[in-house]
Amino acid sequence: MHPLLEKARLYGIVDLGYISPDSVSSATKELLAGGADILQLRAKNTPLDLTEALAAEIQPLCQEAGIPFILNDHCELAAKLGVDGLHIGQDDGSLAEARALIGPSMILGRSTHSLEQAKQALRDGFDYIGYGPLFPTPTKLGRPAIGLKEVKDMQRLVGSQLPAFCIGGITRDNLQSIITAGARRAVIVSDLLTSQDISQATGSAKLILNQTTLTN
Ligand code: TZP
Ligand code: MG
Repeated sequence: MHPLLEKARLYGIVDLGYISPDSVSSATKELLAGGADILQLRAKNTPLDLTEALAAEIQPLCQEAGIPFILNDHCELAAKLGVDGLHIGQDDGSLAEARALIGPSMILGRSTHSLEQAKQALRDGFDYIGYGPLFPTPTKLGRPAIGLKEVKDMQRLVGSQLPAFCIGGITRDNLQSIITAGARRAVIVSDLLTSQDISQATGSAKLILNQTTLTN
């Protein structure tokens, strides 16, 4: 397992669907203060120069906190900025294509939407996966929920080999139910970003995840 990800349980995303560009720094600081173990910038439908400026704002904040900073989608920009990691979806090309641009050592994550895709990402050699959406989510409209049925198998077959973060519609309220279903790590986006106190919400989610062990 990638050493920077081994103990990571809570993956936070600064998603411009919820956060305006001028709140990116404060939201980042709050997610970090609350205990997010990994942080991603997800900037859909955003001009590349603005994405670059925002990534450059987040990068030193994560560095200072000792937390890996992952950029969504933009291989070339990830390489240019020297961020800690890149996250790509099923339609964003192969591992080899991404590696050709970002080099051998940058963290490389993949979205997966089924147990089969999760196993494939493991075989391909990705450093971590997202697995979901478990529940319907406004953050990724049009992507059907896959439910909890295969979470246990996914964790046993894939999550024991590489960090597997369940994602999609996860909230502080249903977090315990996904843990009971077998999840050990999670990405939470809208529930944290739309809360009154992002830092406190992040801390609460982290506490719930911390009650589990990563080895079963
Ligand atoms: N990929 C699968 S579900 C999802 C992404 C980016 C959205 C997760 O956001 P939320 O708000 O936690 O459901
Ligand atoms: Mg993508």
